[in-house]
Amino acid sequence: MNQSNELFQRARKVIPGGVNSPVRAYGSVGMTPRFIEKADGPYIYDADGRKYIDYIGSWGPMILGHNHAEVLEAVVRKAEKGLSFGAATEIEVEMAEFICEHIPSVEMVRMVNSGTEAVMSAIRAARGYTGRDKIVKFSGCYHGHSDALLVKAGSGVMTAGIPDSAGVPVGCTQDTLTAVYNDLESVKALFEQNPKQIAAVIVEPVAANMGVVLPKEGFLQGLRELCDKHDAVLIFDEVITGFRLAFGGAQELFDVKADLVTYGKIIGGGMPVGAYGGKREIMEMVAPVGSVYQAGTLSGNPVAMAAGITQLRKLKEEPDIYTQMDENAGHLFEEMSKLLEKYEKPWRFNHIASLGCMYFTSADVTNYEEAKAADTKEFAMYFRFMLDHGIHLAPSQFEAMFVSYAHTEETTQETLRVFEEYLKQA
Ligand code: KE4
Repeated sequence: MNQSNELFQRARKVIPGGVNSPVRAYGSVGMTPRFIEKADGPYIYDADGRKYIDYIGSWGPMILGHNHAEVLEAVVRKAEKGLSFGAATEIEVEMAEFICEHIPSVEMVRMVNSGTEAVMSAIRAARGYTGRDKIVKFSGCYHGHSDALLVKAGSGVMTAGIPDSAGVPVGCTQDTLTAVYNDLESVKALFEQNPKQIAAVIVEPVAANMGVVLPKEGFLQGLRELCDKHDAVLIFDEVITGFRLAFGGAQELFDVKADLVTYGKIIGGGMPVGAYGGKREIMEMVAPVGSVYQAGTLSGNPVAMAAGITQLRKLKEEPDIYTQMDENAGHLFEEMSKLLEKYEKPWRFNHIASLGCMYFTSADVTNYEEAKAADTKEFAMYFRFMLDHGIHLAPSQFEAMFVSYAHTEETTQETLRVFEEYLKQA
């Protein structure tokens, strides 16, 4: 592993922590990060030529697998016509029409360049639309790194948001209230204590940034009803779940319509893309037609659109992709759970569709407090063992395993073989 070592030494001299996004530094598992040279299908190859079965998939975008021929071809063809114009293009219209046609809650959509930007913009649109300042998020949910969303979990329901990062003025978080995931009472209390002041509730409909935590029966519908009752905007942050849990994402799977939805990852096919969209009356608040300002040099970039729309069209035209992917993922996750029982490990395994997470805790995980009880040192040993044996997992207990359409019964069997080897020595 000398190439990754050398590259990491070089990187740390010129990039903070040697990475362009913190989780890639393997900080919580105490290892030198693998530098990846190439990828194909379910596999990635590091700078030392080692091959891994990949369960990060660029944190979600690579749902068809890496280096998908049709996506790559679309990118090359579009790039040959020019990389970026800073002007309107037909493919942006095609992307917007596609999303509006296939996502019932979306009447208008704006493309941006990341999930962070999508969420930041959706929050601003909701505030502009309602004329209210406060927002509600949930402990353990991550919505990108915009100031208002980098808040510590408020200790009490009245606690105004306390910045969870240096450099974020308290003024940016004081209007961010924090509720408990899967606890509708905590949301009701916030509405009662902040009457007519809450612009929006934003939620990951399946939380995938505290590991994977599923919404309890009625939770999402309950949020819908509370937002209706209090004239607040319900925002589903589907940056991870969008076009993954089903083609229509969590809105389809749980049959709950959000007022605004944010996307990223899959809609870019691996290129930098985010989007926010929803009710026309809210989206028409956005410049240049409305008074909510938002802009971006590379928003709707034609090459990125080509990657994204090619991937989305394939997902739409071949619904068996979800059937096969979810069956394969379900088989993997169920067999891993059975191995935990076989080796009498009390650990918990949460999973849904092609998302899963094993928690090193013996209690159910239904919210952030319960997720935080997991033994992160045990996780680090698990991660290291799996990586050393060719399985590339997210380097944190509080991330998800992403299974793609390119994963097969063969990759499942190999993963289970390595997992059993780990359990034998754990
Ligand atoms: P980006 O700005 O990273 O494109 O998206 C932010 C974001 C927004 N909403 C949700 C639900 C998200 O999961 C994310 C980003 N996800 C992380 C993975 N947990 C990205 C990985 C990273 O930060 O490097």
